[in-house]
Amino acid sequence: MSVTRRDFLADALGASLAALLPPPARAAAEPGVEFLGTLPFAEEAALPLETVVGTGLDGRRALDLGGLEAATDVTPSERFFVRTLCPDRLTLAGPWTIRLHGLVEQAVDVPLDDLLRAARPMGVHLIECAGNTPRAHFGLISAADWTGIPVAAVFERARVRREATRVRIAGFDDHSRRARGSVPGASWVFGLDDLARAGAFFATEMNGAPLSRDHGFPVRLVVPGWYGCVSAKWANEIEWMDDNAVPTSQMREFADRTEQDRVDLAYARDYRPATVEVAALPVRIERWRAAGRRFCKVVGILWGGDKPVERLAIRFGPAGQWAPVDEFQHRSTDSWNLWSHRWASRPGRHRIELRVEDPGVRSRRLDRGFYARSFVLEQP
Ligand SMILES: Nc1nc2c(c(=O)[nH]1)N[C@H]1C(S)=C(S)[C@@H](COP(=O)(O)O)O[C@H]1N2
Ligand SMILES: [Mo]
Repeated sequence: MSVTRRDFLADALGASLAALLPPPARAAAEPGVEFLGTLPFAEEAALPLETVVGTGLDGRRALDLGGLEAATDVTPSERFFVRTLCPDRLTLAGPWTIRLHGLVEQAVDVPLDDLLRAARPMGVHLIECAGNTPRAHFGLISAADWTGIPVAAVFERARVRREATRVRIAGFDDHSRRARGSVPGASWVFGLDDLARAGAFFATEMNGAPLSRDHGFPVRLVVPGWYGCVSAKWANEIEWMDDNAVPTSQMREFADRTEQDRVDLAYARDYRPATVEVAALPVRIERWRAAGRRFCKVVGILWGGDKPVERLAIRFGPAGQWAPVDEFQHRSTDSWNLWSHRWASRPGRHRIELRVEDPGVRSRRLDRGFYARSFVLEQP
């Protein structure tokens, strides 16, 4: 008995069922089809997954994406990736305030408590670290269901001068130990229009509970669709600026990782929005057998971009043929979308590449091979 495409469609669509069952049990439900296990990705061993590594500004915890079963998955808060642990010098004694200053009539410290009544559900949004590489098994990405205060509800607490066009939003970043890899001082200068367009908010809750310390308690910025580096945790400062604002040290540090055209841009206004272009990544290689024949099923995610794409293609190695991904639908640009593709196994080392074939859609990271992953198949 051969496995039809319909079985695989049913399999992909049976996501809610699949989420409840470990893969072997799921496979047993389909007569004649046997799940053999998963294959590791090659050449990626570095950062252990789902454990905190390093301290302070260098502290990281990467998510294991290999178990993703449904596109609707939000990441449980205790597994949501961490980039920078809660600074040891952060004190939560006394009410948290956000300082509004710069090009305003009068600087004010607004207590977070006064803003909380404007907090509301913000929906599911994914955050990806701009430094999400194979060293971390691409695990510096996660999706959560957020509650937060729209930026406008905070901005209206200041009497902003007419020449203000930009705003610098910063978070607490005082660690007693010097970091090896990163520059302290999380702050980013945004165009006011850009923040409004992105639907930015000050998050106070994640998945229905207050933020954890490491995710920015009591309040952090979230800019949907932008790389995580712009989203200051432990947010405590908003400064209004004009068009002569210069980039922060963090903007300079992240210029190349946020796909700026140059790293020596003189003004904040020269930065293009640090948005995540559409990207796709294999997250697991499944091995199956049906009617005595083995095959692979590659499962992956697609995220980013500002409108749904229609055509995702895959190939195995530079000499391979591009083929449309079997099961793919771009349902959400706010979170990740699961896709899967069946492939007749061939022994050897295989490099999986993906591309989006919609005209006019930018996917520069994807196209550079940033998200390519390899695996080795010993037997057919
Ligand atoms: N105060 C502060 N905020 C910060 C950072 C930081 O180092 N300090 N890192 C940023 C980066 S680079 C990323 S990717 C996100 C990660 O958020 P998370 O740790 O909640 O996943 O936080 C951002 N906010
Ligand atoms: Mo990041």
